Amino acid sequence: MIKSRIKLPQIMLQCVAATILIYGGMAGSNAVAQPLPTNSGAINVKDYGAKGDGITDDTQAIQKAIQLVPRSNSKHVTIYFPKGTYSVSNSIKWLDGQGNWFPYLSFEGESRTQTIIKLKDYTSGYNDSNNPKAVIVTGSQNPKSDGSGNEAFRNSIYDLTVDTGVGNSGSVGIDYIANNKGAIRNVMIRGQGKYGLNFSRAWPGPNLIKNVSIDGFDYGIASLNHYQYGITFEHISLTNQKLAGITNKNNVLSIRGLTSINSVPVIQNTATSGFVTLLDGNFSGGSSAVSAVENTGRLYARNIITAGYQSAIKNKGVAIAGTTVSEFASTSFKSLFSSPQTSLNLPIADPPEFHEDVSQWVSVTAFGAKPDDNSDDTAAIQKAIDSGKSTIYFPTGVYNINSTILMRGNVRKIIGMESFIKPRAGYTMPSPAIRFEPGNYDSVIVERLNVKGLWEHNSPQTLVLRDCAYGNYQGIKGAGSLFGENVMIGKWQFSPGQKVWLRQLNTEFTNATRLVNNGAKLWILGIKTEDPYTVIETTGGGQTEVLGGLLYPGHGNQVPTTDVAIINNESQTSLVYVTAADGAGQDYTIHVRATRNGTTKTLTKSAVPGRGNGSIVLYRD
Ligand SMILES: [Ca+2]
Repeated sequence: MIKSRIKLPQIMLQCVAATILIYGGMAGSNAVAQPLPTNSGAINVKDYGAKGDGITDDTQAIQKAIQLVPRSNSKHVTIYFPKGTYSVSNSIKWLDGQGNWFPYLSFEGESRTQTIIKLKDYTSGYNDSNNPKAVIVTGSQNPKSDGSGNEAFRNSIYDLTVDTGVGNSGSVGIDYIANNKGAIRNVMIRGQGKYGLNFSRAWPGPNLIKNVSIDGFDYGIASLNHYQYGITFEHISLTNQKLAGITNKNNVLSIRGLTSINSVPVIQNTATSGFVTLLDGNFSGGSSAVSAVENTGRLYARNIITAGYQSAIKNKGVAIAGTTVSEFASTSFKSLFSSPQTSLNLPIADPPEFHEDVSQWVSVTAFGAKPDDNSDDTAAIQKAIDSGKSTIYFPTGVYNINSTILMRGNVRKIIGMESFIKPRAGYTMPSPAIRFEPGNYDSVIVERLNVKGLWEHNSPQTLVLRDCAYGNYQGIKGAGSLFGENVMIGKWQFSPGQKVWLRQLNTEFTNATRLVNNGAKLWILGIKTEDPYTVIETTGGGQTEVLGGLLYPGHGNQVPTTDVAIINNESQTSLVYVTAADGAGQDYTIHVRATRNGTTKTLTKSAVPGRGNGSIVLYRD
């Protein structure tokens, strides 16, 4: 194994420290209580008998709410938990009405600190740490018997606390799988059990874990078995773990903004398939007996500050001197031309936030839109957008359009509640489906909206696409900054001068190049792709930085040997990723094709380390 350690100038390290102070905690969190309007389409758990009084056992009521309301791909269900303590005594399982595991479900609390799902102390069945048992267990359709699978679509948990109580040494806060688009956001998990957050069933990701604090447990976060498809973490706080903050065996974890106060290792990456990308870590407490990060697999780390540990990193049993790390790679960067052996280190920004009291929100249904009736809703949606209000919401359902929706005027936030925008049956989608035109505010945030068409960004405003899916994105010349967060969108096209930050990007459903960066600055934390074809082409002097993630080109098929994963055409690219391949011939033969000053070279699979049938790629040109 080739090891390298690169020291960056001290000045850069100081900049890093300042960044951590600002963003290492709960920056950007939805910390205020946020009730939902009564017609949001969400199911109020109290309507199914939950009391939330901290005394009544609400297990059956919550389970009833999950199972009695039919759901499907186009009819997502959000279970809403008003402030209160919901006492439970058994696992809350994400099942359907027939008792089968099923996805398309979200839990949403009114308040991260005041909506609490609490396991009763000393609950039977939760005392065996050899057979850990979770309070919340999400599931997949077409599941294995444990609910796992790779179709756990859009399972999400927002704005609440899970508390596993005392006397439950085998407890797990959340046993989570969500595929392609799914998030745990603004959540606290606390207890004295085995795992706070467990990803050890099959195909736990890809998904996004953001603004999550975990206090207690043997391990805060565990990913112990599966090797696909990666999980992205940002702004995570870990405290008071007994054995380790995070333990990862084979999976791909992409982490930014991790704070830890612990006397045990913060991260243990324990197997050769395990691949951890770690940015902006601040680890205090510590113990002179251990290092903060213990790596026996593959690790890329940048901007890590520790206190109290013997060292920041122990790599394959050897403690590497130093309590801070500017940049460390257990596998060296490759270059095809003369280039620095480091990442591009593009500036990182967090998306803007906008929260407005629910009394100010306006529903598209107030202007005549009718979900799920195959009637045209274009005019009603446009009236809502042009109403002068800033927060527009779509009660959960399918809305039909026959011409482009224009985002403009006072719109600052669209709350989709997992609604879909589609053409009526038998009609084609207008293109673009949505056009963002210059408006009255600096930014527009779109949350939880599924649009089966083109998102056209034709405005200097900053655009935030959060928990959005389907279709393609195009930044027109002059488009403002773009933030994509937990997004499943097929093709992306960025224009000269654009600044783009994507977190937890899942891209599939396209038979062409997924992301075309023409002269933009593109930063990605945690990518996952499926099927062959080129993932990113950077041209026009653009800059592209990929930090963590997993490309899955095979999908059961042979990958054409002519397919190139990444194209760098007279531009700058730095890459940190792995590929997963189920068999021989299911990986890219060519990872990178780069052209500089008219000369073209390729980085082939044979030139990079393997990961089973896949590859590990660290590249810079
Ligand atoms: Ca309609």
